Amino acid sequence: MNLMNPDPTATPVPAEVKATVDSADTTLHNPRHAVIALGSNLGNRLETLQGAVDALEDTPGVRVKAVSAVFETDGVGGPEDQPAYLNAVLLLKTTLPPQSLLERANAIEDAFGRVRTVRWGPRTLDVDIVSYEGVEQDVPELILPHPRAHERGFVLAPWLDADPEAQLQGHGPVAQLLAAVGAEGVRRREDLALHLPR
Ligand code: PH2
Ligand code: MG
Ligand code: MG
Repeated sequence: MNLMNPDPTATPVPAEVKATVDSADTTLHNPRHAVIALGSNLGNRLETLQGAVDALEDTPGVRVKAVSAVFETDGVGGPEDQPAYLNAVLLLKTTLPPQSLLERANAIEDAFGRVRTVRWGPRTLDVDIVSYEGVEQDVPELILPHPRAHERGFVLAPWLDADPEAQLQGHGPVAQLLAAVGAEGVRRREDLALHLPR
């Protein structure tokens, strides 16, 4: 079955069932919108981010709909002298529930040699779920929306680039959040770009 074009003859799912995400399900009937933040500040950063885009697009039940511009950003938190990051944001449509998407994100990080040592320290690849349509949750494995997205220019600037109308659940328009945070330490790299793998 093409996950992005569900069988029109399938039994309709009642609205109240559609509105919740059952983490025991491996797929959802109606694709959900999800926002992913990518970051890298070790190794070939651009190549790593592109590898993450490709790996997400290769995931059954995930379609990468849009890729932001690439931003070079000063490290926030963690060691003082960590190298600058490249950050980008992806807009997805996915039939994977949040927990499955998280597992895939973690597997992609691992595939790019991510070693979890210093909190907020340097990393070859960070793949974070920023928001997932219709889901607000606070469980140890995954808080949604991402609890710090609203205050991070390195997430908000690429997100606004990918979707000028974007809203962060519980916080409002991304354009306003970015205006409040400011774009200090966040530089758009016009010379770098990620592409959709098709
Ligand atoms: N990620 C962090 C901590 N600090 N700073 C920048 N500029 N970009 C990041 O992606 C980043 C960070 C933890 O995930
Ligand atoms: Mg992160
Ligand atoms: Mg992370």
